[in-house]
Amino acid sequence: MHKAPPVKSGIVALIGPPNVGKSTLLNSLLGQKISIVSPKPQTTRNRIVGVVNGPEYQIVLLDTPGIHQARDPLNLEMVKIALATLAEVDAVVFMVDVTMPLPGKTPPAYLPQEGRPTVLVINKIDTVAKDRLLPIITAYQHLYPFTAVLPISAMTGDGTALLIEELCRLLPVGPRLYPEEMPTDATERFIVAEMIREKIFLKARDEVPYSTAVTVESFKEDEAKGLTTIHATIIVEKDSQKGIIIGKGGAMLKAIGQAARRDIEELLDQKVLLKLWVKVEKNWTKNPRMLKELGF
Ligand SMILES: Nc1nc2c(ncn2[C@@H]2O[C@H](COP(=O)(O)OP(=O)(O)OP(=O)(O)O)[C@@H](O)[C@H]2O)c(=O)[nH]1
Ligand SMILES: [Mg+2]
Repeated sequence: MHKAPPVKSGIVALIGPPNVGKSTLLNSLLGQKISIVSPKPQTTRNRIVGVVNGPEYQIVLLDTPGIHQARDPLNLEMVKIALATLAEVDAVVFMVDVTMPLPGKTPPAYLPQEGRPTVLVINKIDTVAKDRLLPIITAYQHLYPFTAVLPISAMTGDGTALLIEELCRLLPVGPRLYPEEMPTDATERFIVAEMIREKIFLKARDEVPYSTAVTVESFKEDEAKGLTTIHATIIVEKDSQKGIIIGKGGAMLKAIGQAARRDIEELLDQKVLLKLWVKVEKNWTKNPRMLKELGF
């Protein structure tokens, strides 16, 4: 009788400094957008599950907030989420990018001390000439005993197949942890709120994206009309920020809504009516009660 080959399956943390391309890699491996991406650091604020399936493997990738020197309560929570992820995984992907300064002599204290496979991924190789890579690879090889060092471009997909191969080698044989048709455990409401937040990261400047949170108030699907109506609130910290988000004659809010609606329609595969409100919650990023209410 034909016997199916054993499946390799396990949980892998995707960690590293902000802005190196962790969420871009998650989306690229999934073939769909689950985790939001922007050119600004500290875009991701939560742990985001992406389940990558192949005929003989299932890699449960955990995208995390970028690890940085945090000061205010929101950022401290974000870093805590990233570090806590390390406790529950079979392997770690530590991501850096070629635009960062070369590492010094001391590896980040949060890299596993022993026993846990840790793969270094050097991202954004599409932005440098090939001959610039070798010194970067060597510097990291001297930094820490990485299980493997893989240069990739999350944007073009260059090198990502090798990363999958390497992770399959490292993961244990075992049953799939998630159904194959389930790319994430994030709710549609969460992803919708994130997509709105992403547009604010892309369109607003200075501190405004960092003072913004989004909550989805209601989500109603009219099957007969093939239309989902979504009401969401954009929370800011100050009246002046509310003015910026709304913009001249409401132009900014309209642009945020239009861009988010396009992404949400693709996610839900349905027409969407998106209604946005802007609300001021004074200093919510520093208020433990508000942070808890917003899921931190
Ligand atoms: N050129 C190039 N740009 C990339 C690549 N991967 C990601 N980027 C860009 O780098 C920026 C940051 O990408 P993200 O995926 O949001 O980075 P992140 O590590 O998740 O960032 P945080 O969530 O803030 O920690 C975005 O502008 C991406 O388009 C790549 O392989 N090549
Ligand atoms: Mg991210």
